[in-house]
Amino acid sequence: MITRRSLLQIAAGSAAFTGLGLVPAYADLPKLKKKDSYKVGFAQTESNNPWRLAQTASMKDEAQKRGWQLVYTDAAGSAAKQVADVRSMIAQKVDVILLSPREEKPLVPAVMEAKKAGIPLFLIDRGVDVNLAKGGTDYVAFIGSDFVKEGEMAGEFLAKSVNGKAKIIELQGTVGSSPANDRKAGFEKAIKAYPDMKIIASQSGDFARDKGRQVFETLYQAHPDATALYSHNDEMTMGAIAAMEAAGKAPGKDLILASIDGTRDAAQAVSDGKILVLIECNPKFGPAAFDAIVKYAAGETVAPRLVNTDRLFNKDNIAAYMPESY
Ligand code: GYE
Repeated sequence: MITRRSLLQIAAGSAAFTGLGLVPAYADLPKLKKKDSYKVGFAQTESNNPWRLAQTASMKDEAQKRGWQLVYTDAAGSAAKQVADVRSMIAQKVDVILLSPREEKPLVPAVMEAKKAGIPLFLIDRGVDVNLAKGGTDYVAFIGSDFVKEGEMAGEFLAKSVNGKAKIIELQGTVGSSPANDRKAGFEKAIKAYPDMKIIASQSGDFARDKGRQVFETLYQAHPDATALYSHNDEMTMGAIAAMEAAGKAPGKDLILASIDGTRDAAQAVSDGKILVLIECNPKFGPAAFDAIVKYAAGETVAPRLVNTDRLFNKDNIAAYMPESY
């Protein structure tokens, strides 16, 4: 039953009311029957880094633990393939779709087609364009991190550590992805208060280690006066560290590094003094995603944005995190 209280919760979370009346947009969403076991589709975006592998493992473990069937696809870094993957899940009549959309715009049609086919869909870890599809209306919910906040945390910590003065090279994530857009915006917001914190070069390394290495190498050759690196994920950071070391520079001394995720390699680099600050982005979505499905099937209100709390790691607290890293 939708109570007045749950209506207010829905409204507070999404402003997703339609028209002028008190009909929540939530009512538009496909329903999910209560069952003991579900056939869940998980549309992964790519598998070229430890973060993605940890995410997939978490989904598989959770499905196995509950005795549910998982239909798993890997788009191998192609938004077009990911759209096709979702279509194939619709054709296979899965009960629910968990989608980790590679980019904000190209996956919108897939979201809309699932809705039209009567299959509830949850966005996992990345979002789609908020002007084109909405949580609580077109898909049930987004479950993931606040990427703007992650960028802000990185920017704020970096600025304080370098006394508000740095020439920064930025390695952006995948062009058109929500974490790349939001991590950039959050970082820029945080350093705005420090007039001598300057981004002198910024380019995408596609969230990948080798691309990050190549892009950093080129940017650093063009800007040898750089004093800091802000990288949107650990894989690109590890690539950049390799490029710095190949150029005879010491990461952590010649350049100060800020990174995001929490992979084992990056955690080790924090402990070795190469990365100054590491902002967590937790990939282990299995429990939260499957709990949300159960809640939704039970008719309980699921907030349209379920946000993970991310921690900040540096030399002082990295040891305790090490066993959790992946
Ligand atoms: O930071 C990165 C991954 O979407 C939050 O994508 C995710 C990001 C994560 O490939 O390593």
